[in-house]
Amino acid sequence: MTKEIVRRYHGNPILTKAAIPYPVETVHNAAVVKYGAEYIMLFRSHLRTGRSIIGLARSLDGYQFTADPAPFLTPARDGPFAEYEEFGVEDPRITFLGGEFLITYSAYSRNGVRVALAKTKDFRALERFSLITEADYRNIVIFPEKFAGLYARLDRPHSEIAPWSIWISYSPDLRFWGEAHLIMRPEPYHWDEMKIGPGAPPIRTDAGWLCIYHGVFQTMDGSVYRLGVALHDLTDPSTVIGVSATWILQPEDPWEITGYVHNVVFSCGAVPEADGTVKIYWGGADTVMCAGEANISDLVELCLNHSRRPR
Ligand code: BMA
Repeated sequence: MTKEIVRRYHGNPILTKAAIPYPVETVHNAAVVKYGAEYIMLFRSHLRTGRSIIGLARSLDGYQFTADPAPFLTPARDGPFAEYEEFGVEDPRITFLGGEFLITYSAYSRNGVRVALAKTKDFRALERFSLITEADYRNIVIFPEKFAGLYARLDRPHSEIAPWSIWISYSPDLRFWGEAHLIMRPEPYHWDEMKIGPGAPPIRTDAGWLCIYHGVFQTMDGSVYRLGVALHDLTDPSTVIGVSATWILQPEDPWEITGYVHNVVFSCGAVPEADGTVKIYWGGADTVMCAGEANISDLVELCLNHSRRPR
């Protein structure tokens, strides 16, 4: 038997629509961070309109979450964000940097999908800061440190003529981004050949930045979403040191195989712990939230010693 890289929590799924005190049809693709004594989860939920909102749940152990009575982030009704959030807000990621939590999320509208950045210090007051891409971008993760005075992010622009790949760009102020370039491609005839995108925000390790990403493979029965890991250079995150040739997680539990969109595990958050493990959170079949644990050293080892071509 091969060793389990990600050990699923025995109580999966950890959060479902049945536990949400307002009407939603799904609970998935959540960001999770530690804030004081609590784990805070920002999760995406479909409404019965087919559009999405973002809710908040809290936990003391990282596995048993209780949702707040009301949603955390719903589409803006006025101001500059309203036009771009009309069709919903999706797939948040959270990075703690400079004393505040930076929340990126997909904003959908008749103008396409772009990524918005909001800030909070306490998960109560929320400031919508800036829409930081044009249309056809998703999956932005911001590094929790600056590089030569600049913020850095990974993102995933959509392209009609190239497989969807991971790019990096930089900003002096979180508002204006530039110096963009492609740093990691899908690998042909491989589990992630159709498209890849950033998953959880990067985690600092001694060997480099550990990045959990999603990869998609197209089959006769639709697309399969799995999770992989890549390691980026600590001082130059545009250098990908290694990418695990094998996935670390694929849909296997019934609620990952069947749901709103079948055969999906999709991560927007992971929490590194002091004991060298990392709690990884993923949406199962775009319907429920699941969690598991891995040893950070195992993930790093996959990137260093069992790597596919980064690009
Ligand atoms: C992607 C996004 C994700 C979703 C995944 C599987 O394109 O829409 O939010 O989890 O597809 O449906």
